Amino acid sequence: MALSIGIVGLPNVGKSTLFTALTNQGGLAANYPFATIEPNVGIVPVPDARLDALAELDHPAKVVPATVEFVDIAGLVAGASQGEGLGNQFLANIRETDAIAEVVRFFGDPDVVHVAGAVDPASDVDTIKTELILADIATVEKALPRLEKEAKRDKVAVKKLEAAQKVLAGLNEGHRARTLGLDEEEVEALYDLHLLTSKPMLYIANVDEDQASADLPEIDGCKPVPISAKVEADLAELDEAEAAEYLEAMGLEESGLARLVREAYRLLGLQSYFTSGETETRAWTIPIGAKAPQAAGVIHTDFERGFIKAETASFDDYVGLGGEKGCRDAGRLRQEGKDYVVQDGDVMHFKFNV
Ligand SMILES: Nc1nc2c(ncn2[C@@H]2O[C@H](COP(=O)(O)OP(=O)(O)OP(=O)(O)O)[C@@H](O)[C@H]2O)c(=O)[nH]1
Ligand SMILES: [Mg+2]
Repeated sequence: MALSIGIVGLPNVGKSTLFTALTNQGGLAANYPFATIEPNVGIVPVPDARLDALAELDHPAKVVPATVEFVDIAGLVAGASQGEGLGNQFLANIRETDAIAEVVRFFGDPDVVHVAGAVDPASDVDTIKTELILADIATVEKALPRLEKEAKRDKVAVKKLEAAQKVLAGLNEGHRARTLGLDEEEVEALYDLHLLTSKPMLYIANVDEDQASADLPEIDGCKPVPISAKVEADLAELDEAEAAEYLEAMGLEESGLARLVREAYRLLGLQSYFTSGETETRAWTIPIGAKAPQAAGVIHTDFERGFIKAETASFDDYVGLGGEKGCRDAGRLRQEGKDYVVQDGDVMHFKFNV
């Protein structure tokens, strides 16, 4: 299951430009607000140099990276929740994403219209925050009559109703659902509502090309990830070697996509482990703290159900000792059981029985 990220922001801030560059496929970028009127969904391979290193050793028939899904929607303007602009109706397209990335305009270019008249990241972030909160208020208010009805005949539904009332009060005071300190039970009770402000959020600062490696100040308590949509668009046109050269010339260590994905993994508490052999070298995404059977379950539920053990090597050992055989000969291939907490970069081979 790919990690999914919904892209939001004011109109004309470069969402579709970035989306197109990241997904390297035909989104619509144009110099006028509301260029995006159809939701765009793109699947992007997660850049991971470790995967290449493994493939170099094992010469598999295919290499399968982890993937991230991006969903690009139309820009939101102040008043979107009251039907202003087109953005609000598209919010439904990002209800089921795992996280929201807000693109904030930092680039100057006077030729590109700014809907609010001037480049002002803090104010833009505030506008979008308000619209997302208003959208959530509408969602909760719409659900309340049903929850009240259900609460009259069902104890579990009472919890849902109380959680909804609590979150509504917080939203009305201008807080995101995520910052209301809801406990696990309340979060669970509200899950069905897919509140936008309950999702983890990251900010993408769409900066001028020369700012792509800038260290930007926090907005709303979060450090924005600087990305130049222009640079990413250029990168999408280049082959691997050219892209590496270009990044170096720009003084960048990696692409904006790589930085963005890493930030999203960190935000969501995710990591990767690998399987590698003749047929396939592949990256799998799991939560930090996942145990071996849960990691196996990402491949197939049978692997989890029938889990016996996992032959495991660290990434460094695997590459340093020349693969599985080398690890086995050096006594570095561990037999891990069902309580093993998988580490980032582990190369694993599951034994199971169903
Ligand atoms: N100079 C400069 N222009 C950019 C950059 N990113 C986007 N643009 C331009 O800004 C305009 C709007 O870009 P889009 O990607 O369509 O913006 P959007 O956020 O998707 O807009 P809506 O879909 O209308 O909400 C286009 O003309 C882009 O070429 C950038 O990093 N630098
Ligand atoms: Mg767009």
